[in-house]
Amino acid sequence: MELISGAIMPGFEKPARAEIIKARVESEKLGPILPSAEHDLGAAKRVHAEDFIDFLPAVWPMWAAEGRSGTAMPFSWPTRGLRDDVRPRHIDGLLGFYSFDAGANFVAGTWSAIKSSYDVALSAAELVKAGERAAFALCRPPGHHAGRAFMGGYCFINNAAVAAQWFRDQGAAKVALLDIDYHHGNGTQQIFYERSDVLVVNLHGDPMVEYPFFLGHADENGAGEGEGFNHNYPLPFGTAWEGWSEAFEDGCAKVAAYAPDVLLVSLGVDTFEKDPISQFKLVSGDYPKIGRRIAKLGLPTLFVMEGGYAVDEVGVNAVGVLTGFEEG
Ligand code: 6XA
Ligand code: ZN
Repeated sequence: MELISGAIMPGFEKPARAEIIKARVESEKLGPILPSAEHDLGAAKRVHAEDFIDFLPAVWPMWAAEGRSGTAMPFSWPTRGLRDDVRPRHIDGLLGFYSFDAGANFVAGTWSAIKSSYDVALSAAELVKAGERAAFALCRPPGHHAGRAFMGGYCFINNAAVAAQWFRDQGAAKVALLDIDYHHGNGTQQIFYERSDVLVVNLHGDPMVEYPFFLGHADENGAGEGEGFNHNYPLPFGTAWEGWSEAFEDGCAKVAAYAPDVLLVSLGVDTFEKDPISQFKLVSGDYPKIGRRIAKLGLPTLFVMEGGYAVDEVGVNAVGVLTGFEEG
């Protein structure tokens, strides 16, 4: 369940999304569908705070210990002027302490889903490291809103950030992360903001009017060592291919100029015209064009699934990027 427009409603980020995308990968005969291998949480703790990662599997047991069922959801946060240096003991306090919104909620199976999603990202990364031109990590839940020590927006572990760091730890000198989800990848930006070894490029709905609101403006270019290695393209409601592709072209040029060893794509297809929670106007025919342009970068590429909630078309659109890439 999620809190949306003043009501607690069934979440848009639901299991059917992954099933539909998988079915489309199969019907398009895109390549072998491989199971993920189990990984320990060491790679997660390279980009997230250890206490945050250790908290995630504890949420549901702590919630249940209060005699509760339903959906575990935060409702109180350490905002400006309050204490964020003292970690509460109660589950309601901890949920607020480790989140930026009420959008990363738990039911009994959530930790298991988070862990699987993480395993999928790392397993796919290993394929690219082993020499595959590309792999697609069909992650669910998504990850790009998860920061160093916070969850939010359906995201718990930042799968793309974990994979980017994993490539670095495996010897890649430079990694680029291109986030084309409709929403700004605030977690990804935060994680790498002061680093020059991971370039982060984000195209998204303008945070003046769109979630996640408090990050993603054009003047956020990185800090310290990371100055010049973060690029945001906030775009207005109603943006269709013409405007989107212009920003995308600029973002791709930034990636090419950086000359990374490997490219990660945070692949959200909530840029689609019929997405129920988004305001861009891409059409299904645009997604293969995106894939073809990414292919032209000529980089080993790991696609990591993020958002996209128009379930009738989520498979066609996500896989459209991949088939476009294969042609390109
Ligand atoms: C606010 C909307 C969450 C958007 C999640 C998403 N409840 N992020 O798709 O990319
Ligand atoms: Zn999104």
